[in-house]
Amino acid sequence: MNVAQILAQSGARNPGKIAVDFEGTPYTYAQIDERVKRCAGFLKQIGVKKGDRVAIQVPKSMEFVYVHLATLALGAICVPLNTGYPASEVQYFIEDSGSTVFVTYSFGFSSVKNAVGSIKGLEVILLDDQSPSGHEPLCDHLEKASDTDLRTYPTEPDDVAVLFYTSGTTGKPKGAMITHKNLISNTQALHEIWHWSDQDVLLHVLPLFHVHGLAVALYGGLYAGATIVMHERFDPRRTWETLEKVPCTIFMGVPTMYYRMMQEWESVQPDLSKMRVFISGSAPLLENLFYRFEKTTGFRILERYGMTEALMITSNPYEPERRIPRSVGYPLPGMKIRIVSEEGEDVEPGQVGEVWVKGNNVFKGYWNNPEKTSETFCDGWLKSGDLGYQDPEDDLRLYLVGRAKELIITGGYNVYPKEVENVLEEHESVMESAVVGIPDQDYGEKVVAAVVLKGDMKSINPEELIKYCKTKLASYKCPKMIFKMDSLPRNAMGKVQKHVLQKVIISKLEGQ
Ligand code: MLC
Repeated sequence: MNVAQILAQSGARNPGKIAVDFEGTPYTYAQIDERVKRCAGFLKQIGVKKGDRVAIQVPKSMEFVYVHLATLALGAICVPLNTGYPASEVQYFIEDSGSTVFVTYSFGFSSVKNAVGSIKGLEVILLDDQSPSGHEPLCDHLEKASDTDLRTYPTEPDDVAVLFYTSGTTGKPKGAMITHKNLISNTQALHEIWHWSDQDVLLHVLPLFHVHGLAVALYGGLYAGATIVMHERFDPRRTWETLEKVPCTIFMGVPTMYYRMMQEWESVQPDLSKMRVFISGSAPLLENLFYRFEKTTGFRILERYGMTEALMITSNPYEPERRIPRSVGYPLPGMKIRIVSEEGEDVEPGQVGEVWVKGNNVFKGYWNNPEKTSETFCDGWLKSGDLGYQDPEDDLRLYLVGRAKELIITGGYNVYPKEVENVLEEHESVMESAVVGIPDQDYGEKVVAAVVLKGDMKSINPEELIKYCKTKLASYKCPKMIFKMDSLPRNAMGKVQKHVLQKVIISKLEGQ
């Protein structure tokens, strides 16, 4: 069982069909297969074997797709990295995963070279230039024919296919081990419930280095034998224009994208008569956005619920009249949920508790981190950290109402405050800090921080601190605003009261 093999088999049903149109250049299923094959040959030649980790940090491109699928086809493990990660984060991901190959591009490599150049045993491969150890640019290799197909797909269902790094509750990000079985069952379940077919045309505007853009959107389209129109970056106006012009049948986005698309609707007013479904996930879709979108476009957005550690968990039904705002629907085929009290007991239907998840899509644990893995599971159930309830009047339909863990979701990216606080507190002028999320129309929530500065360092301004954070963290994790305070609000036990801090910051902003 190997997900790359299953996707290759789907593509082989109609090899001459356009699988991906990347920024106006079409690639058939056969052309993609050919390049994945060559890429696998190259990786094998440089010594990649089953179980090895191959990190990849390249802009959204066809090369990302080839390297990703080729890595999996050899039974190796892909470690996709956000192109926004600064050098220190990239170094951590490569070292923590024990990657032996790092595929990148010359511009990106120039800024991480010092940090990763000294990692022992790491082979750097550049897409567009000769590698430090003298290999030809990978792009050149992909264009040349090779006689033999070295893809052997030597994997078992529970073998790890991808390590997705997720922000950590206690600081450092952790590598979530996603298996071939997880990816295959997730793809097949979504294929069934969202009525994918080879007649579909997906507009793909998401990043490829996360579950949403990779395992939901890309895999969904390739498995269905559909055509995927790929944009390198999301642009709301262009999205509307493309949906009409191509025309497309299916679109997936995070709520920030739908919000920005609404801002551009008036100027385009596209004909959406070929569209079948708009799907949203990775962050809560606000009720007013759901209704505004419906009123404007006539479509009820289909909201689904997932997380990196469990891929997709629930989805609203495909039938538009059964799509309801605020609800994330019902468990997918192969998935089960429970709603559990703080004491670990099932609550009555209708009562709020933590959502626990079990099933084929649930990950294998955190890479090299048995402690965190065992904290995350209880009797085989994954503790999601999300709070919700099931409606007893509607077949136990799931509603999410909040989070048990401190987590900020900004524009579909997860940020744990601790990771940002650790970075702030490493700064010489900061005595202590607290990071919270505050509501934001565009991002849903945005990251803000309060800092107490050391007595002799009070002159540092917030902009300098934000700039400093950007040297240590991807910019989506960095506070958009930093407030200097004399002290942080604490309870009698000395614990920072984040909800009080949130209120203080919101009222400061309202007063501005
Ligand atoms: C970018 N920035 C963000 C941000 N995205 N800041 C906070 N939150 C975000 N989500 C930063 C940029 O780096 C930049 O910083 C500044 O904010 C302005 O950027 P922008 O022009 O607004 O960003 P843009 O490039 O347009 O990106 C917005 C976006 C993007 C919504 C298109 O964030 C995005 O693609 N989000 C999708 C994330 C996703 O795929 N999540 C899935 C996770 S999987 P500066 O400093 O350079 O100015 C998962 C499981 C599941 O959660 O269920 O799906």
